[in-house]
Amino acid sequence: MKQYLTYTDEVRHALENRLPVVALETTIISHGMPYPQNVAMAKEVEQIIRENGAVPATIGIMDGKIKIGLTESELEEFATNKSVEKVSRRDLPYVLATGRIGATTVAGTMIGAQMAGIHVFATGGIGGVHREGEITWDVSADLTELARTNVAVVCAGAKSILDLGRTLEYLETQGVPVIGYKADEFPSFYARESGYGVDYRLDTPEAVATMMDTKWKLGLNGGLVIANPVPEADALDHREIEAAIVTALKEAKEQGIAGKNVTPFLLDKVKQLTAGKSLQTNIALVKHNAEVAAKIAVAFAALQP
Ligand code: PSU
Ligand code: MN
Repeated sequence: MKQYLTYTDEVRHALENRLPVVALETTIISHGMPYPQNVAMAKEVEQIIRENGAVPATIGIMDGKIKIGLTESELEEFATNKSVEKVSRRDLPYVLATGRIGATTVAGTMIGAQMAGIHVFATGGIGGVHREGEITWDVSADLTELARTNVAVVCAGAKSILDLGRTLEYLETQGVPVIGYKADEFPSFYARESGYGVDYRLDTPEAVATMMDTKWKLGLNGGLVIANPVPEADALDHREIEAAIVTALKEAKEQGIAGKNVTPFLLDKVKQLTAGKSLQTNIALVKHNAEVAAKIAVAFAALQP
C-alpha cells in the first residue's frame, strides 16, 4: 500500500515525529468553491492549522499517487484544472491506476488519512442520505466510510440538501458517534440549527481526544463526527437556504441528475441561488473547523505513548 503514498517534507517530518497532523480534502477545492476563492481558502486553512499547533495534510490523487500534503503549485492545480475527478472509495483504484488527477471526498480523504496514520480531518460538511433516499438509495459513501475508518471528521454538520434525520439514523445504525462540539443540536452547515439533536455534547478538545482514544483502544473501528456549528456571526438564515435547496432539488430531478453528480449539482445550484453570501459562510465555517481540528489533533497526540 505504501507504494501509492507520497508525502511533502513537512508532513513526513510530522508523521515520523508523531506530531499532530490534520487531514484536509481536495473535493472542497476542486468542486466546492470557485477560483480563486478556493485556493485562497485552502492556503488560509493550512495556515490556521499551523497556528494552532498542528501540521496540515491536504490529500489528493496525482500521477498514480495518493499525495499526503500538497505543495502550493499542486493546490493551484486542484483549484484550476477542470478535469479533476471526484474520488470516493469506489473511484480510488481507477483514478490511481490511470494516473488521473482526482480530488478526494470525505470518504476518499479518510482512506488516505488512515493509510498515512492521520486521525483527525477537517472539512466543511459530510455527505449523507439524500432526500427521497428511501426511493433512490442515494446514500453517500461518506457514511459507510465513517463506519469503518478510524478518523474523526470535524465538520459543520451536513447541508440540508440532505435528509438529516435519515443521515443521523444511518450513522447510528453504523455505530458512528455524532458529537456536538460545544453544541446540543446537529448543525446544518450554513445554519447552527437543524431541529435534530446530537448523540453527545463535548466542550473541549481534550474530551473529544479522550473519546477517540477510548473508541479505538476498544477496537471499535470507525470514525466519529465532530459537529462544530458555524460561528454565530457567519451563520445564514435557515429559511433563506431552504428555498434555494427546494429549487435546486427540483431542477436536479427535472434534469435527471444521478449518481456522483447529484451532490456537486445541488451544491452548485444552491451557490448560484444564494449568490456570494453562501460562499462567505462556507469559507468561515471551514476555517473554524480547521482551528478546532488542530486543537483536537494536539490533544490526541498528547494521549499517545
Ligand atoms: N457537502 C458539502 N460540500 C462538499 C461536499 C459535500 O456541503 O464539498 C462534498 C464532500 O467532498 C463530500 C462529497 O464527501 O461532497 C459527498 O459526495 P456524495 O454525496 O456524492 O457522496
Ligand atoms: Mn450519492
